Amino acid sequence: MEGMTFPKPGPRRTSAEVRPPVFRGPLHDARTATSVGRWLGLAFAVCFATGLVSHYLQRPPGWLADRLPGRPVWGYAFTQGLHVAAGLAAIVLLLVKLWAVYPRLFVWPPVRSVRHALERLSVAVLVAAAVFEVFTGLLNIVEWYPWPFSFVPVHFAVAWLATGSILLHIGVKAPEIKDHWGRRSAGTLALPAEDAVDRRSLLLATGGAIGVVTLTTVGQSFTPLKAFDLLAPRHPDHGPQGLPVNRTAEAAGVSAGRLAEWRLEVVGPRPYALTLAELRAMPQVDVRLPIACVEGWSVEADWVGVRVRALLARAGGQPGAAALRVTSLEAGGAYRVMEMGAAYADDPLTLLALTLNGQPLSLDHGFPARIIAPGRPGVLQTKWVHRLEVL
Ligand SMILES: Nc1nc2c(c(=O)[nH]1)N[C@H]1C(S)=C(S)[C@@H](COP(=O)(O)O)O[C@H]1N2
Ligand SMILES: [Mo]
Repeated sequence: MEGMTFPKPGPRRTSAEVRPPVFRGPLHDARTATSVGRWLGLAFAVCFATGLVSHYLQRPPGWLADRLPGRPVWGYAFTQGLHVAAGLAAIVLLLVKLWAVYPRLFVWPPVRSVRHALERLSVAVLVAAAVFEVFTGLLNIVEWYPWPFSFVPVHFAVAWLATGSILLHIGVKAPEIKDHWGRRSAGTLALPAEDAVDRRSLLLATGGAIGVVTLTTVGQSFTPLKAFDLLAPRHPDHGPQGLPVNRTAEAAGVSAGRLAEWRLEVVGPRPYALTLAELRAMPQVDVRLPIACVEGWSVEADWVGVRVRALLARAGGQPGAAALRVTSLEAGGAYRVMEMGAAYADDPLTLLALTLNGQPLSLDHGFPARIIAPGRPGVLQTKWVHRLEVL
């Protein structure tokens, strides 16, 4: 704590003379807060926007369900990779920003007016919400949930709180931000020159740290950089058939016994059922599509299977107008049942896939049949499918 002096307790001091610490360290100032804060604001804005995309792709309101785009096919892989990369960068930026401003925790007197009290309260909410978001996000990408609430709705709700308090903070601090935004404004504020050198070093170190964090993690969603993927929880090559697995067949309660009697049921105006051999005898289509997990890893793969729209049409589904409900053989769990809007169900790239990268699906990748559709979050790429229902 260089530059910070606490009053020394002496024999003649009384409690009335106790004063808060005095901070004289460099860089704990509005200029540093602004320099780091604008990048932090950008990182949070990217997280919020990409988080909204992810949320509404997973739970579209009725009017949106049939309008979501399946192109570009890597769209979700991109927005979700960006969400995680921006969130990891935000951790670095948040730590530097909190370091830059922490002396303000000790301002004296702690409250000067009602306005001042409200301002401090809003900063407390902002810090709590921002720390909560990066912390829960980080633990989610490693699939560790040491809390009693469910991650998705709480992470989503607190994102609104964080965004609202960031906007309020920018509004309250607008005059200071304006004073410190440009290169030139330093002159008018007559900051000491050596301070500028230190600040540049701090910002370079921050940028370097973000570069290292990004380079060693982004390969989990951006395969060309997979050679540098040293720290991410996922690696594109680690998993059966060259694809990671999130939930294994064992974890999902799908066993050889359950599969013995497997038939694909297709429910609609003209319901029918197919054995695996009958499915394999239908026209097969070859597509190359990514699995893009909501936890931020994505890998492209080759899939072969039957077009979902062909299966629905045979059950009497209206071409182009039939939405779909898919049920998995999985015993329970949030992803056992999935719904798909008519546009996705009708997409020529949406398959009930039977093979992955040239081999029959392994049990962990959804044998005997799974959904693969363009531009959708991984949680909706249902494995171990056993029923399709025309809606
Ligand atoms: N039935 C079922 N399907 C599922 C899941 C699941 O838990 N149950 N997990 C989903 C998730 S979160 C992802 S990212 C993809 C991963 O597919 P993979 O394990 O074949 O890579 O499967 C999806 N399909
Ligand atoms: Mo996932």
